[in-house]
Amino acid sequence: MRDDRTFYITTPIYYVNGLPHIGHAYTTIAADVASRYMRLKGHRVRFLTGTDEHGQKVMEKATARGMSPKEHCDDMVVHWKAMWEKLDIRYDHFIRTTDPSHMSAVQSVLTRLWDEGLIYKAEYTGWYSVREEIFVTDKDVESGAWDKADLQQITESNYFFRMGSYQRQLIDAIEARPDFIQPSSRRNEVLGFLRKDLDDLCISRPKARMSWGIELPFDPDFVTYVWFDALLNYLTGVGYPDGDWETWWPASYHLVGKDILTTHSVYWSTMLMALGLPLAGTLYAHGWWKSADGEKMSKSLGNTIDVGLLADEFGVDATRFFFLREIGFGADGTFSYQGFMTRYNADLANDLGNMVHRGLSMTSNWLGGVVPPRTGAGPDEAALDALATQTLQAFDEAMGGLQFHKALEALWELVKAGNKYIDTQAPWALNKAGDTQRLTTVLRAVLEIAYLAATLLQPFMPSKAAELLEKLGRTEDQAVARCCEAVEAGAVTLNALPEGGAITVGEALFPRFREMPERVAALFATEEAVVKAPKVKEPKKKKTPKAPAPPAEISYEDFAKVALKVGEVKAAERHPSADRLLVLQVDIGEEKPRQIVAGIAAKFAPQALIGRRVVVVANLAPAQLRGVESQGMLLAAGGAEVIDLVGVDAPVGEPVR
Ligand code: ME8
Repeated sequence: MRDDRTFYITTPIYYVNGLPHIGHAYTTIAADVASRYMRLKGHRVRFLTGTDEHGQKVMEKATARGMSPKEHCDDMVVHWKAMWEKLDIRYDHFIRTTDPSHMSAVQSVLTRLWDEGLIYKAEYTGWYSVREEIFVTDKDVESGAWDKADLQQITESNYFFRMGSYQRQLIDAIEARPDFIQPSSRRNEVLGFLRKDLDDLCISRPKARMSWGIELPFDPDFVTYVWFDALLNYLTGVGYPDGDWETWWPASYHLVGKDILTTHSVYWSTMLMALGLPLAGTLYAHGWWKSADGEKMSKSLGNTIDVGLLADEFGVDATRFFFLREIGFGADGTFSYQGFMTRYNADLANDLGNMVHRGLSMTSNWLGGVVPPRTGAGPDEAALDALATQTLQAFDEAMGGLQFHKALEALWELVKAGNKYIDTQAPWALNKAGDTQRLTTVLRAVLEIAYLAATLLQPFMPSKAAELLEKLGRTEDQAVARCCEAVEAGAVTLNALPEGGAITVGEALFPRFREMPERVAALFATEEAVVKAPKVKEPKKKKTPKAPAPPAEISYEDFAKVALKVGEVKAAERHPSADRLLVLQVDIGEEKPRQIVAGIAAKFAPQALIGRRVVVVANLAPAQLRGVESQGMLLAAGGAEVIDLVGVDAPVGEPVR
């Protein structure tokens, strides 16, 4: 049975319409590090990842490759698994949605919900491309991937899950548990989304148009639709409904990118409610890795970074370390090769590598290459002991909340203190002066810091940690036992190495990069070109002039100069550098949605605006608002503080007079 020492963590199951890139690697490395740490602490751990193989996108890709969908999936899965092996990902189970056990479990869920009247048949209306004979999601239309002129709205029968009937229950559940959706800003977005009426969820496609799915047990002419199939993997992957799934459910963490938070927090949670099962522990929505030009990296934009290349050139462990150290888990980050190399050289080659190398080589040169006794520890060593305990506590607390960068930051405080300690104690002077007692005490303390670092770094950098442990004459098992003990006690003293144990200096753990590795150099040059490209010049900051008070009277001609149009908000996100502003994509019936920057962030969560009808000033000259172009303006009520947006119930693109 599940208890508080059970830890079940999942990644999204990834689409096999492309190869893994750094975005996928990021989530998967995070889940791997979290699960390795929990294993280290002696918890019973289950780490699930896998592939999402049904649906339109995969079918299209297979067709383009002249393969059957299953052949294509079998081929792709080999690449995904190979990448996880390369990155030292130690999952417990890899689920594929084409696994027969998953497919039959999905069918049994469908049967149950159908029997209970929670699934019904109705007509569905959506965007359809006649030329390509496919349905296009609103998301694809919003992203500009499809031109509305090529699409038409069609209606067909489909099956629906009564998701809407769980709206109140879901809001209550989210409000009752602040830790359910993390980070908390994302929780507010979901609650904002739930202020609008929640629709039922279309879960099927007629086989005649899209056969690559799981057949509905109550209607063989239909297959189930991507999310309904995919989300259930979190249960079927631990043996639902006939296996020992109760050992694991509810999951401790579902890690997802912020792009799929709604599907997890709303679709998945309501599905669980319908099944009468507890919701997951925490849905953790992390941020996006963006390319140097600020775009989200994605398969469809083709701007991804080859994570295999990074691992080949800088090392697997340095790659794992970089992603979790560079940004907070939840924030967006911009990837650059320059940033990668700078981080590598500073943290790994300089701080950690240097401390380790100095400690080992001085011990080897002056103390016969064995761990010296800790005699004569004084106030400086007591201060290091105190810092080590503080580090351990901060590390453990941060890891418990998946704050990987904070955990590493805490550890680096200790590593930096170790380097500073070497500088101030100057063991070379102690050696020269023949002060063996101080010399042994000092070098022992340095080796102990290296040992603690290796112990805590095991989840992040398994191979490098093992290499360092070997240099210190310790095994991984010994380090694990030490870690368990220390975490349990909540304290650590720097005297865990057995006196007299042999150490070895060997090769540098992290050789310094003086220039970009050859295979990365060309990519780096392209990145530099992007970064150095002349930016659109922003006018010098001057105080925004106050808009003059409107005159008492204007002519009709003056009023007629303003083109007002009905628009619909298709996408909304926070401005990258101004808290007050939101960046909206608003469809006003033109070829592409308009990007409008609006000072309404204090009033509206971005998600809450999606689908809202608004009135847009369509012929306002474009302006840069804190570096983001705004191509129009929304009409809103209120003065400095917006009270509400002006909305109308009229078709998109209609003029407002
Ligand atoms: O959405 N930055 O699969 P997917 C950070 N099959 N993370 C990123 C990223 C980026 N630029 N790009 C991708 C699907 N990711 C569904 C999931 S789950 C039941 C079904 C990561 O292949 C991130 O975790 O499009 C994101 O949520 C996921 O890959 C999307 O993977």
